[in-house]
Formats: sequence, structure tokens, C-alpha cells
Amino acid sequence: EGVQPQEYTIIKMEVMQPFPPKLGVLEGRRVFLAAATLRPETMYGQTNAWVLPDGKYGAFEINETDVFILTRRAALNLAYQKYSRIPEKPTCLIELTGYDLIGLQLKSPLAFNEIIYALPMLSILTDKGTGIVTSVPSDAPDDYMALHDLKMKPAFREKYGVKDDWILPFEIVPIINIPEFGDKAAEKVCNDLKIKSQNEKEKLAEAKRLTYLKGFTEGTLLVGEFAGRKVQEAKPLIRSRLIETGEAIIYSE
Ligand code: A2H
Repeated sequence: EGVQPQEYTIIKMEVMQPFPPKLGVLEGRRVFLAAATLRPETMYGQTNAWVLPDGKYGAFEINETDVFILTRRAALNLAYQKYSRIPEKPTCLIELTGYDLIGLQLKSPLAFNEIIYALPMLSILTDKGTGIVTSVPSDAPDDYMALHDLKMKPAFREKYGVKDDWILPFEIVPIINIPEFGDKAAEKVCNDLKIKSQNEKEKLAEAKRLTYLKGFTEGTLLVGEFAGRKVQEAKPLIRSRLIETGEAIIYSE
């Protein structure tokens, strides 16, 4: 963790019924994958969620009806935050691994895709955010390359039990225009830097730096209520809206 606190938005990605047998004890609850993002204005372009296959997660009771799936570390952090109503010792209803989450059907705020799936990503850190990441391949180089790997490598899909239907129908959704990079900035920058897979850490760091900087300072939203507005202006508006409607919460660490 850095010296400066990082303020994330937790996006509540609702797990659709029927739950798989492993999640049976959660029957009758509203269950969410709790995804930490720094880019709430990109949520229109979600194509899937990412989980770490070997990562340890828990289903934590947030109140009488709602349950969040996230790392224990994040559940505890959240419980101690100012605006959180999560009890100081949140109850873990069941311990889970990333493998238990792969293939869950999700409905996520603002996403143009009505149903998206939880899929494996190997570079997820369990000591950052919630350990759950929402995927926006139009604007996030990590997401673009991880989805690209799954699309191009049937053996990789097979290894993690990922069905073709969870991946192949999901195209990149253009949501932000950056003058220099077009409407699919992550794809453009990954191609320009000749990035071949999600494992190319250094090149991906450079791709992230480029898209993040230009996206924020020069990007314009193409879709949604704030279409035509600069990313800089739209970001806080979209974030507040998501929080007001109860579709997201603030999380810092
Ligand atoms: B961002 P920072 Cl469109 N492990 O959200 C790995 N990556 C994680 C993570 C974890 N445990 N938790 C969050 N993240 C990702 C959207 C996005 C993001 C876009 C563009 C760039 C971008 C959609 N994915 O991040 O190290 C999440 O992905 C570029 C850095 O705390 C989160 O925001 O700065 C970001 O990394 C937080 O990274």
C-alpha cells in the first residue's frame, strides 16, 4: 500500500439465481461480487468480472438481506469505514475460492451487457482492493489482454472450466473517445506496444500509464446520461449517482 490512501468505488455486481450448489447457503439473499474500481465512469463497457482462481474469498453478511463476496481483508477494512454500516465483526457465511466464482452470472450497474460472467485473471492481487475486479476491455489494458488471452486460447479456457459462451459473444464496447487513441484505447495501445499476453507486466504498466493519463485529461464519454462530457467532469457525477442509487459504495485503503 502507498502512502496516500486510495479511494475506490465498490461496484455491486449482483449474482443471478439459480446459485451453484457451492453457494446454496446464500439462497434467499441478495449476493454481490464487490468489485473495486478507480474508473466508475467506465461501467457502461463492462464485459465480465475477474477473480483470482486460487484467491481466498468469503461471503460476508452486510445487513439482513445483502451479502458481499470479497477478500476477508477488504471486508474488515470496509467494516471500519466512516460511512459503512457493516458490523465491526462481519459474519462470513461461507469461505470460497476464485474457482467457486468462475462462471457466476452477474448483473452489474450501468453495463450495456445485461448478463456478464465471472472469469479467471492471474494478475489479481489479494492485498489490493477487494480481490474482485470488473472488466472494461475498451479502456483497461489489463482487462483487454486478459480477455484476449481467454478468447485466443481454448486450452486456457479449458484449464479453468470457462465455457465459450461466457467469452466469445462479448465484444469490446466503445464508451470513451481519446483523440490520440480512438474509441478502443486499450486495444490500440496494447497493439502499438505489441503486447502479446496478460503476463507482460512492464509493457502493460506502460500501456496503463498512457491510457489512464490521456483518458482522464482528454477523454470524452460517448454513451450514457453524460455522453459528450469530458471524462474529468463526468466521473464524479457518475460516481455520486451510483452511490445515491445504492449500486455502489465508497471504499478506501
Ligand atoms: B480499474 P491501483 Cl477502465 N488486483 O477499474 C489487480 N487489479 C486491481 C485490483 C486487484 N486486487 N483491484 C482493482 N484493480 C484494478 C476499471 C479500470 C481500471 C479502467 C482502466 C484502468 C484501471 C476497470 N477494470 O486501472 O493499483 C481496477 O481496474 C488502472 C490502474 O489501485 C482498478 O481500477 O491504482 C485499478 O486496478 C486499481 O489500481
